[in-house]
Amino acid sequence: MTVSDPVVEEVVATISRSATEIRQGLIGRRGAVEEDAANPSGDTQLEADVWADELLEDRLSSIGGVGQYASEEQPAVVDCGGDPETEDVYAVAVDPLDGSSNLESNNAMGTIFGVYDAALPARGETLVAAGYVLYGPITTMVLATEETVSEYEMTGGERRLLRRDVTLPDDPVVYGFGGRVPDWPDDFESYAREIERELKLRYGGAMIGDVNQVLTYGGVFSYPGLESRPEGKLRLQFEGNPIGYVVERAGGRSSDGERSLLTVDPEELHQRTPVHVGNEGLIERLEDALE
Ligand code: AHM
Repeated sequence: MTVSDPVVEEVVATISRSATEIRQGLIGRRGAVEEDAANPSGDTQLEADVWADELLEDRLSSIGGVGQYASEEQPAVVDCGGDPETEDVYAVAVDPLDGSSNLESNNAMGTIFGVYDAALPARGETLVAAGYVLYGPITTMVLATEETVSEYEMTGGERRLLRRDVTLPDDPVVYGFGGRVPDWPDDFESYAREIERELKLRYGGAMIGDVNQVLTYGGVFSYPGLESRPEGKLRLQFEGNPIGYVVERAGGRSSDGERSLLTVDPEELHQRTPVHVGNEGLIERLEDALE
């Protein structure tokens, strides 16, 4: 199944073709770039992070119709020859390797992407497509467009449709909450205590893996604002918005604790945000609990 907008289709096809290669290229790139190397958000930067970013920048920025490229691994937006505000071009934002600290323990990771019809940083509402690649036992892609949400299996660089019109199951089963419990604000902890009596814990340390379980079984994923870091850990442009878009298109809800992530006005490219996504009823209860 292809996407009707040719530029978005080209972006998605390029990421699909790159996914198998990225997975293969992780071998031998598990170490840090150099001692104390950090990305613009202050996280340790691994060889694999930098390599996957360069590969995606090179390929995505050369697509006609892509005016901007931005990545969690680079401080500023890369101008690819067009301004999405005034010209008929899109901006593509990626987290080349989400959850790359899982490389050391060889656990799941992902690549996240968002195609914005606005200059970055932009509101999530301006996304026209978003999705992620999950490097699990098999490599899959979940893609949300204005039309539908689909899940694909990656085989030899091509994507093969597994499920179309993906929606969150009505009866939630799993939850995953990031951050250390003593660092959770009291109101979030009270909510978490209720949820852990109702649902089954699934937390793997890579948002993509954890959100994919929510999409598969129903439930809630949160990386809340912490006592030590009220702004949360995850980044709005590269993680919160694309995942919020996927989950909302699949019939669920996203929130920063007060409102849909997609309605947050960004102030800077690497802005962090609390991220909560999942079944509507669970996110409504969370917003009530955080009031
Ligand atoms: P990264 O993009 O630097 O890998 O960080 C993002 C990841 C998310 O995938 C995950 O939800 C979170 O960090 C895990 O954090 P923690 O190690 O605090 O559980």
